Amino acid sequence: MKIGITCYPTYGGSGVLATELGKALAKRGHQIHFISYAMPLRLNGGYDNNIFYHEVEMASYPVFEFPLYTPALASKMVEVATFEGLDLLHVHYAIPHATSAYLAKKMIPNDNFRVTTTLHGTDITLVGLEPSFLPVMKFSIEKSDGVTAVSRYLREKTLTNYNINKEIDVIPNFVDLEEYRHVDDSCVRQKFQLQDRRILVHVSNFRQVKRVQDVIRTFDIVRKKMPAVLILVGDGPDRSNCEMLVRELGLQNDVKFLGKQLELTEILSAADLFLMPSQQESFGLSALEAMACEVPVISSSVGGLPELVVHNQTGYIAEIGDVERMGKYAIELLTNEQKRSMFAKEGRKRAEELFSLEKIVTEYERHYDKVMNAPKVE
Ligand code: GMT
Repeated sequence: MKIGITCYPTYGGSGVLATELGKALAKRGHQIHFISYAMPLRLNGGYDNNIFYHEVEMASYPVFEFPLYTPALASKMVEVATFEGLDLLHVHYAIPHATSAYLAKKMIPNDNFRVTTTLHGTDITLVGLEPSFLPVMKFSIEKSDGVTAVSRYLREKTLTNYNINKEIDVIPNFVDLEEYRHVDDSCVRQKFQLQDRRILVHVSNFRQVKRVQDVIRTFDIVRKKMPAVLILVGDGPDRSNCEMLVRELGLQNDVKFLGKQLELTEILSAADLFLMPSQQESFGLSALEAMACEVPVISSSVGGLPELVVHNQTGYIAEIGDVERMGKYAIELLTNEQKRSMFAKEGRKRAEELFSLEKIVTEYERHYDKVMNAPKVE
């Protein structure tokens, strides 16, 4: 098939997932055209057989007080679909991608052209609920020929939030188990001189929903009991507050802020535990990547996290904000190596059984077949 993929190209789970999906589909022989305002990070600025990138040009004009991305994206979608002969446009994150895709579909005079939308999380649970977006969100989802959600939780949330009568296929996120696997961690340990210390890791975009300060408070509890270090990967609006909290707690020598990183396998492989105490999380892709590298996950109980993390098997689940309990769970695993390594192996097994690239990309191909063979939604 010839497939257009639109996503946020920056450092976020939906962009990562969309890019990895495109790369995997290209390897299977599909022709993939990424359409976005910047090259998706995980394309690594490179080129590959069957992968093309089309940048959305944004005209500026003094009358436009705000950038007009939605129509500019729709125009680029029409151009690529027409001249490259796309069969399908797969958009990730509903706002505004599903809206641009609907506009594009209306302009493309091809009865066989279809649009499918993957819902990732805050497009439904946060931004989508804004009164200024809600009607257009509902409309755009309903007018998509196919819709997928990355967890059962997100499907239910979409159906109830928007009161829509639409079939939504649950296709969970996936991980490349070849790339994300436990590797020798000595390089990370040497670099940071961590030979005898336990390592806790958190990866996120440092937005408030991630509750990175709970990660630091949980680590503080652990640090009082044993030599340990916390590695924080990523960047975002909450980082300064987190750095302030680290100073307040006197943890400057034990917390390392690495900022955005593209290569995570070595860092994750060095970790003894991964923390994800989010306020909202429709799936938790970085927790899956940790599991694939054989790292037990301690998470909150929100959203799709219980579909990923199995309590007392691949990690532990606690209520949002309950740092005392998360700290207790962390200490329990860090002082019981047999249990910790059993959880680590179970995490990898779960990733292999339910969330492998091969399995999930095949599910997307089946979804595409279904959408292509169903009547077009006008
Ligand atoms: O909503 C966000 O935080 C951004 C979004 C993204 O673009 O990374 O994350 C969502 O999509 C990811 C990929 O499907 C999921 O793993 C995250 O759980 C989800 N984030 C939230 O629900 C908060």
